[in-house]
Amino acid sequence: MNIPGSITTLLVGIALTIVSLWYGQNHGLMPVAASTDAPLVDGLFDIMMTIGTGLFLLVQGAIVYSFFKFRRKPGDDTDGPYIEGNIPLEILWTSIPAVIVLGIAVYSFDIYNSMGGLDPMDHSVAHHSQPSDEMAKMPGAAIAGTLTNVATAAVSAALSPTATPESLPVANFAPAEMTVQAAGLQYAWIFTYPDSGVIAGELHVPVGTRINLAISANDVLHAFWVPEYRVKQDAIPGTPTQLSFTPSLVGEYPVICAELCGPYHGAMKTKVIAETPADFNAWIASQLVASAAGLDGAIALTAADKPVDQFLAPFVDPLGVDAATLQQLHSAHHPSAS
Ligand SMILES: [Cu+2]
Repeated sequence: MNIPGSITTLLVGIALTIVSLWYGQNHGLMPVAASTDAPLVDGLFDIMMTIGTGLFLLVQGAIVYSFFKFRRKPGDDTDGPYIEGNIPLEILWTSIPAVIVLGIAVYSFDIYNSMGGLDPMDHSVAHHSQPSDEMAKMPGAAIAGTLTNVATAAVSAALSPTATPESLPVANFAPAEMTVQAAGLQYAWIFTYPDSGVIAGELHVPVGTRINLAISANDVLHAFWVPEYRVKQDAIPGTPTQLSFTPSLVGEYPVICAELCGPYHGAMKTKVIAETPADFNAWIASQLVASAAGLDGAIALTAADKPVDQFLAPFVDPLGVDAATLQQLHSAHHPSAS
């Protein structure tokens, strides 16, 4: 092995490390992280991006360097030197990737597990309120713990906004956990909500609530994917599947079918609408009003024609909310209606 000038090599190595670390944190490739699971996935992605950037620069740098350094001199028609193998070098370039791959395997398995991947309906691990403690209990925690220092900081930062919804009015339909049925069919998703039985083509979710999707497929394979939540699950005819996530940001995000399911697969899109628990309740209430009124054009029903208390009065009792709360919820949802 002939390693060139030690100072130059050291400087190049330091520069390469700094550039890789910077790019790993600043690649800007991910959409907004809108669930509590997203920072976990992003932490893994950032580390892989850091390693990938370092390897890319190292390999491409060596190639470009060799273009110029070992370029054939004019008039030099001799053969190159005959070199056969280099055992220490081969051991080195086998063991370094092996360690990297093993580290990523342990780390990604930890994340998969803490997102509930091994058992999506087991909520004891689903909330990861203290990610570092949970990880410490698991085998391989020493390696993963080192790798996840960066990710853990990001998780703590991202988890703090989810504390706020608890101070909002407690909602009938926004419990700590909620199971929504999600049926995929050519070419739409149909969501059925618990208790209320409301059925909709868009997924409304209260922020800060652990959502369990009970996923089914009516015809062919589909897949439920929300890039902003960093979660994806197949919908398989005859085999129920599950997916858990906790929305952490109010907003609308695309739901994309991620399994080629027919000629209009590309059009199989809807939205997940993450709302405050109060807005979520108001939406459920509005859907109940619409269906109870027996109107076919449920969505087209507008509250504008009637005062809010009249409009929602018949449904105050079944919902167990008093008129004042309802008035308040509705005003918050639709400031213009009151
Ligand atoms: Cu589909």
